[in-house]
Amino acid sequence: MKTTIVILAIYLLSSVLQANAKDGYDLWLKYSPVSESLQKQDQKKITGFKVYGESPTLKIAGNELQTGLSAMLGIPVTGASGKIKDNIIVAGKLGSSAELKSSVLSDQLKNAGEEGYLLKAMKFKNKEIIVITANTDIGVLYGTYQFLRLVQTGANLDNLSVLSSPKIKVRILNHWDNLNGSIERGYAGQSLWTWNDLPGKVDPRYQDYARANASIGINSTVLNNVNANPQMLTPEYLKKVAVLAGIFKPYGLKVYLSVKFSSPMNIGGLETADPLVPAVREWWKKKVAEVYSIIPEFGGFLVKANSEGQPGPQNYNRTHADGANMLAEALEPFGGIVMWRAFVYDNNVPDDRAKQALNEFKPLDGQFRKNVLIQVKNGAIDFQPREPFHPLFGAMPKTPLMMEFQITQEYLGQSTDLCYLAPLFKECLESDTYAKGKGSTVMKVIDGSLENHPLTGMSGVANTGSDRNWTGHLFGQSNWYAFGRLAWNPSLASGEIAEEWIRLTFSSDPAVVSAIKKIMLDSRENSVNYMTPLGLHHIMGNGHHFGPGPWVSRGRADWTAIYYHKADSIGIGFERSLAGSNATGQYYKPVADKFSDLRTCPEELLLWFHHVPWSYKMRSGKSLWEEINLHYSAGVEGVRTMVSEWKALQGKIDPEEFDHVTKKLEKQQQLATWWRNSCISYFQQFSKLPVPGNLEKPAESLDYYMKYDFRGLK
Ligand code: BDP
Repeated sequence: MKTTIVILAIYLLSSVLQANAKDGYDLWLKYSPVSESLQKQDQKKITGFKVYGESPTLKIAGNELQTGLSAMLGIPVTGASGKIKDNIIVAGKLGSSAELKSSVLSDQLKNAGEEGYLLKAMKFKNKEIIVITANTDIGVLYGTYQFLRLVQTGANLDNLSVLSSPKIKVRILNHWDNLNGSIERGYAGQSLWTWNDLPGKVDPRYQDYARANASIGINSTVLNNVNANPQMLTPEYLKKVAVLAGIFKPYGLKVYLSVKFSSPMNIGGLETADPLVPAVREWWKKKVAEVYSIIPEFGGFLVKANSEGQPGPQNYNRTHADGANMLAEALEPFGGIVMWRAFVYDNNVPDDRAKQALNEFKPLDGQFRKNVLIQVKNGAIDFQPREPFHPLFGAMPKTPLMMEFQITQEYLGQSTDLCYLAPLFKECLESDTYAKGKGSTVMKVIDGSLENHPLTGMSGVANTGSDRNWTGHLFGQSNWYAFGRLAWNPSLASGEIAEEWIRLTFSSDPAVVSAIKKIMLDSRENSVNYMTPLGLHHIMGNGHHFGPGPWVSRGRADWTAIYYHKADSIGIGFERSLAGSNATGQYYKPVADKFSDLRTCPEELLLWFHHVPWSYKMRSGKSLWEEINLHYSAGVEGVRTMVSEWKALQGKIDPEEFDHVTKKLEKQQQLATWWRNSCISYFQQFSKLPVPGNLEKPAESLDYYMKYDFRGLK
């Protein structure tokens, strides 16, 4: 009796604390009480739980079941002891208890691999139980999070039967975090890793970070910036990394590091980093052995080489394969991998930057060692609001290619804008490369199924930082969430993920769910419209990449805006057909033909592939100039709608969260308007045409927009 009271008191206190904690820290793991009717229903189904087996990972699973179920169901749900009872949850590895031995379970789990799980409502000795089982402890933990998600989102637990395993092996965040605490393209405060305090002082947040990732199936993380500091590989830093790796381990989260190619010179005292020089190879072998002696659970290296001034094998007239293979050879005995980035561009400005990665990498197909993944950004330029899929996907059949998405919104309004990225990710994943005929989607390239590659990966440049709510904008959390869910299963739909996230984050009130879902699903297209409609790209502010900058013309040509939009008195756009750079020729037929022919090129990518006259008649019958105007206006209008749809939710959302998002959205509206006014007034100099019809006209001069003080919008 006494213990029940104590447990109840603790539970009530913790649920009160939880209910008050609306600062975003809890992410999608709030475990808010479900509706009363659901509570009544689920309380009958879930009276306790049993976790079989002992390990730090299973302990976490038990704790999550206890706190999660108690908070959501409004009754203390505790570990059951003694004989099996009706309506309990049984969690553990396959075969770890009598309940978990049935052949039905083992049959189903056969194809679940090392990380998959099975959730199943079944009868055991005439008792109704729900089983969470897997081939490994981490599988049990992933299953536990999925089960809790089902409870939180109000799923019917009768006849529960869910078998799930990840489609992608390495599901990895890339932190562009510097050792001094700053984050390249980070908009949510400082780095989560307080290097100066480590290894002695450990921030409890490290564990919460690992937990958040595990809850959505992310199993790997690169801790430091691709523009890597060689100090990272010194024993001093490796010892710090080891502490993080130890904390992450029970959550199934492996640690990787970005390395600078010239490290043997920077910290090893060698005179060269030439990958074919034996002393250099030896240095890497010793370094890798040292890394594993300090961090036994280490995953491998991420490398940015010969790109944006970073050193690489080409400095020694060697190829990317020479460089990657040297590292792969050193990592291979330990089971480590190399993720070698294809985001390369020369110091000499090429005729078309979009073509460079394929030109450099395709000839190397088949030359990489088995533990090398080539990491390719979703598009060939750089995380633009909309890009066609990267032509490298499908072009290197003998090499496993992994995806690099950007979760941090470098080009998408940073932490000012609400822009739900799942539609962007999906657009790329579902693009058909036609590499092996129809149906050769990017998704099949990266999940390995097109060419039977066992090693697969999807990375996302992280949007996390020291801000209390992790991602700056509360809705930034949905992008971290969506990335994790899609890396586990790229077939999930954007709307499905959005809905799940809304229910976990805000509430399951149907009015709230449908309104926020609409806002989220509209948001990316709105951003494309007010930033870079119809295939425009790379016309953002110089350096910081925030706000419009179609006028940017100074500096390295392929860092300017005019290099990309090429606006002149005749028209606008980058001619990439045979008549221009012939970047379209890098795609397989019929994609190449579709893109290169003005009449068949999708209008949403028109100016990516073609220089089009202002008067060109679009499919709507309107001129290109009119359509550009309509799109910019639609973008601004779309944001206005988002603002009013959000404001209508007042009273239905926690006030703190409501105010936070409202303020952000109001800034976004100003930012969108600034984008439209700037781009329209800038392009108007070339088109010499008026803003059509009764569309809103830029109120100020181009000069005003060029000098606009946007700091308040950040
Ligand atoms: C660009 C970023 C730059 C990164 C680079 C990269 O502006 O900060 O270092 O990509 O991916 O998007 O290496």
